[in-house]
Amino acid sequence: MKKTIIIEGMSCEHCEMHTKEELEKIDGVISAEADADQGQAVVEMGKEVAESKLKAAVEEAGYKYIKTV
Ligand SMILES: [Cu+2]
Repeated sequence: MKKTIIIEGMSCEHCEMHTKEELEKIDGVISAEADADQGQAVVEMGKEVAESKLKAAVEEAGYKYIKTV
């Protein structure tokens, strides 16, 4: 399943990479792609992942988690 996370604060490729790396550390996340221009990340998951874990990963990367849609 795929979920889109709305994120504030990413401004360049490095930001995208930080976010991608943190999201991909989560158990159950197969892959993640972050887009600074759109202010979002799309996460592909193999199982249900708690929203709190997505939020923690975004914050760990250094950006502001807004919501998962
Ligand atoms: Cu950046």
